[in-house]
Amino acid sequence: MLELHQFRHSAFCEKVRLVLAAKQLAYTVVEVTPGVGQLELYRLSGQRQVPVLVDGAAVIADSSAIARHLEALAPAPALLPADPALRAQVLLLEDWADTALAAGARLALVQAAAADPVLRGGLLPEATPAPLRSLVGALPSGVLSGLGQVIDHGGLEQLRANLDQLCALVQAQPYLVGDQLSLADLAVAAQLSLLLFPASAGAPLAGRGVPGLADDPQLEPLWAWRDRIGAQVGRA
Ligand SMILES: N[C@@H](CCC(=O)N[C@@H](CS)C(=O)NCC(=O)O)C(=O)O
Repeated sequence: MLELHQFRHSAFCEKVRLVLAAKQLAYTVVEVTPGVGQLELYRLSGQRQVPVLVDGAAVIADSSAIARHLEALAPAPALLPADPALRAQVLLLEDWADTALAAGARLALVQAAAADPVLRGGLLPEATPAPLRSLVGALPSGVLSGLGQVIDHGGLEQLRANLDQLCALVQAQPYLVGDQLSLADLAVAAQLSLLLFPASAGAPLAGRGVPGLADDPQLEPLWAWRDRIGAQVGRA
């Protein structure tokens, strides 16, 4: 049985859940407690980040390494095209989603959460101890917004420009690369879930997102595409 060690609202964990869903693989979830749970994770995997997948004797960290493992374990449906040029495009987009898009989305979310206590509390990993959870909800909004501004070197503007490009792309074609679902779609869709939480995020996050992006009618086709990709693999 596959076992996924995760934070529920981590986009990298969502990427792995989308891959597992696409391949219709059954798995169990272990919610990692921030701090103490990450020490256990370190003992298990030699590093402290989620996601980690345990498959029998194999312990795999990093969403991209996990996606490769699952591709070998369950080759159908193929999420990496056999054609070398298409495959290269998928891997480049996966890396872009995991780095630049992830950084931009995280920045936008931190700023939005600074102004929104519900978002802030809801975002904490499921296993967060109650005292820490109430502390984070109670932090004055100025503390976090100051932080967001210091680390934003044009990141939000670039994020917006990139979302506009993605939106144009998904209006022109159903999938980001070629004419089939690939790991590129899943990696991008997973990061978008930080900007507008999908139904699978559950209350209170589902349907909430970053003001100015999640509620911008111009980006509506992008959110609809993200939901369609989720629905296609059976994750609403
Ligand atoms: N490159 C990794 C990134 C994973 C990652 O950034 N995980 C975050 C959660 S979204 C984490 O575990 N943060 C806790 C920490 O760094 O202590 C992947 O693709 O899996």
